[in-house]
Amino acid sequence: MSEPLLVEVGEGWRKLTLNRPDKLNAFTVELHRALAAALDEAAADPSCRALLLTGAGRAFCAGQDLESIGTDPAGVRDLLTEHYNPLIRRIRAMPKPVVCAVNGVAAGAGANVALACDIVLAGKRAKFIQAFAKIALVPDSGGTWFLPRLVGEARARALALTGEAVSAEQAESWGMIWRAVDDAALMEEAGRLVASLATGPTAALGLIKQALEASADNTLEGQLALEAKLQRQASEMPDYAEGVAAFTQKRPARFTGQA
Ligand code: LHQ
Repeated sequence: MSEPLLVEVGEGWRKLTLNRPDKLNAFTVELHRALAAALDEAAADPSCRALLLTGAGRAFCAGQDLESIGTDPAGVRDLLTEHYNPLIRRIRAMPKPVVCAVNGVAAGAGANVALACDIVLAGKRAKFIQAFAKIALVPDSGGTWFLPRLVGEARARALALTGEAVSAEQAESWGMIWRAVDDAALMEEAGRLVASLATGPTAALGLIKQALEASADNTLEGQLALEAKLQRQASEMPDYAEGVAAFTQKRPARFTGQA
């Protein structure tokens, strides 16, 4: 049996490919375990400074593998607490950028895993489907948190309640994702982006993620205080001195990414 997750290590980055193409890369426990281990390794490895998540074949991910799950409510609950919720936390807490290249349909938890990533590119054939209501479930994996913040209440409610598909171009125009690109150009564009992020000031990028994460439930006063704290941290890191030196010397910065 082929590996449920492919890991490619590049110069400063890692590409994680969900690899169950016959089942549209639907999640099984094995795939969850492999992805959790790969994300933990990437988080701990200072030589990995950016991540790319994508899917093999014609889909990004069709969410939970409905053939392997059964309808026992305890099973549903355990999958969320043991696998999906930790996956979303891992992505959001990753101290380096996570790019998602949505290469085809992203349905159910597959859509919300994509939305949890920092920068989402999608091929024009991709669709985002909150498929949950179609099987009488509730959007999970952060869907009810991400969607209203990304696209507003009106669209979030309609998408969650109807399970209607959103095209990549519509998703871009709604601000649900960063960019819709031609299918043939998707992996090249995503590869360029992740390689560029991998030469960035990684520790500072991690602080940017922290600030944005906190803003969702912070007051302006709270956020100003947090920014001041994080900015102080950033300014004490060697990449800040390098960034300013590169600017004044009119040359590209050579960031180490270190804190
Ligand atoms: C699949 C799946 C799939 C297994 C396609 N499973 N085989 C969390 C915790 C606990 C419980 C439940 O859920 C969750 C989170 C969730 O993600 S719930 C939502 C689960 N996902 C869905 O409801 C989506 C189900 N899939 C679809 O609606 C369609 O497959 C989409 C719209 C994604 C794509 O449609 P098509 O392009 O027409 O492809 P297809 O339906 O023909 O699928 C191709 C194959 O993939 C097919 O297998 P087969 O052996 O017949 O060729 C499907 O059975 C299989 N597949 N999704 N989730």
